[in-house]
Amino acid sequence: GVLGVGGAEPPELKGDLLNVAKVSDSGKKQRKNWSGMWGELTSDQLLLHKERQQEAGMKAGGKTDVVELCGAVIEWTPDKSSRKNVFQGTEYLLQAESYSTASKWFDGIRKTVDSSGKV
Ligand code: I3S
Repeated sequence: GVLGVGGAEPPELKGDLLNVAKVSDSGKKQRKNWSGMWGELTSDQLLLHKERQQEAGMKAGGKTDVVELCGAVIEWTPDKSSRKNVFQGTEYLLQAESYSTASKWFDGIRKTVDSSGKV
């Protein structure tokens, strides 16, 4: 195949429960409301599944939020919450109890953002 042309493929991650709070919707500030969602990182999107089975593409009644990562920004934002390991994209705050899980997702998302900026 032609996989790998243009450099290393970004990592694809799934299988971790992330705490997620949508803080902005189309530029409109939202009231912070944390909920657990199953993350799945594809080559250009962050999928946030309400139900774990949705990672396998199964219909499970829950919803999936699709976050386009092309042109996104992501940064650690310790001041945005009393929780530890919090980082923020354009619309969502994300958090995991374990630093290794949080940093794995932060690094994966940042690599995806970086690579999707190159056409
Ligand atoms: O930034 P804030 O306002 O301290 O965030 C807290 C609130 O969103 C709170 O909900 P209420 O607005 O209904 O009180 C949440 O329950 C808290 O979890 C938020 O603080 P943390 O530090 O957990 O992000």
